Amino acid sequence: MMKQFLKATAVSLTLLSISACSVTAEQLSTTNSEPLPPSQLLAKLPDNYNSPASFTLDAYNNVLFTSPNLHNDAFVKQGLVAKPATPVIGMIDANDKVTTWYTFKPQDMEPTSGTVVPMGLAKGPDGNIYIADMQLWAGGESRILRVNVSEGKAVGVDVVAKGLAFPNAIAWYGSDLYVSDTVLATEQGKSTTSGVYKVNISELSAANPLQFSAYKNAQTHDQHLFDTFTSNGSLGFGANGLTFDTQGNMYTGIMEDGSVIKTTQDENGNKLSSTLFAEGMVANDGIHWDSRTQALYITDLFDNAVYRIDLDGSLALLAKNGNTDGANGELDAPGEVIVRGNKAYVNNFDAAFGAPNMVNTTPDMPVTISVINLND
Ligand SMILES: [Ca+2]
Ligand SMILES: [Ca+2]
Ligand SMILES: [Ca+2]
Repeated sequence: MMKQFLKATAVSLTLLSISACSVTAEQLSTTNSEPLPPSQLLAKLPDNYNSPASFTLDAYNNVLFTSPNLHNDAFVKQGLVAKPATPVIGMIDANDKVTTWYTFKPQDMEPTSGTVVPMGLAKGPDGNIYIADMQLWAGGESRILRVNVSEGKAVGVDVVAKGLAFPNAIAWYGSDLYVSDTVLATEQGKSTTSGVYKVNISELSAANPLQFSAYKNAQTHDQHLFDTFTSNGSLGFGANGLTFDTQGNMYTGIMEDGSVIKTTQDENGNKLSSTLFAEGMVANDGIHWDSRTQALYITDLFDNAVYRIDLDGSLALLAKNGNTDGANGELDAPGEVIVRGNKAYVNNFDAAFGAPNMVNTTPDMPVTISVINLND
């Protein structure tokens, strides 16, 4: 799968000239309807970062972000970097200064693949940082990692669960961890089944990691599977972004449908309903709730756009670009957006799948984080 990802990246290069025309048309139509202030450049990241993927806020209101460095091979091949970069977690402090918070160590690597692929991360009620280690493309067994935190510093990594297929986003509500699994089953062009697992913190142990059993079908699956989704099968990517509002409603982005599903549960944590909440994106990625503005913030990875979604499910476009390298703060295949104060920070994942409806055509330097000032 890692090979496929890279091959898709290479294929996208050959599509560059074709896509460039459609991108320009799209840009114009956006500009014509309502001019938006452009997103700004927060940081060009150093060479040990490529493909920044996911955000969370730590206990000190720092923004942490994963960088699985999925563009290692592409960047080495293009001569942009001398050697592959070890996956890292970066930190954006209160003054918007970016530093490296944690560099994964040899003992953190999954034993079969020899690597770690940190995607979604979220702060648990214990103050530790939980991470989805998405091994599907690397050939190992996917895991949930706990980065143990002491006085704001990462002091070690433990494996607390294993066996998911494509763990993507992590979100906490109360003492329960929820993790989206993007592909439980898929038949290209027909349908994709994806889901969200729910695990109590008491089940997450370094001494005895929770072992998820593989999804077989609607009847045979792990008991922790909390919700499942069926989507259109166009990409093979279903449940992706995941967040909770203040009331405890869960929002799951369904990537290939360009939609968000709202799931409610009763006071005992039993699922009540799961309904379409928002739609109209091309292929959305990460979601975060912001309690100050009482809204969700979401990226459209394929359409190179960032939206606010209000509680009535309506989308408000915050930023959108054509095919860019991100050098001036433009969006460059944004993976997630998170709000802190009156700023929305955007991770430019810079993935290119070579799909005709994906604006970004190539991962390129610089590797960037953008910021959007919220005028509210
Ligand atoms: Ca994601
Ligand atoms: Ca770039
Ligand atoms: Ca790019």
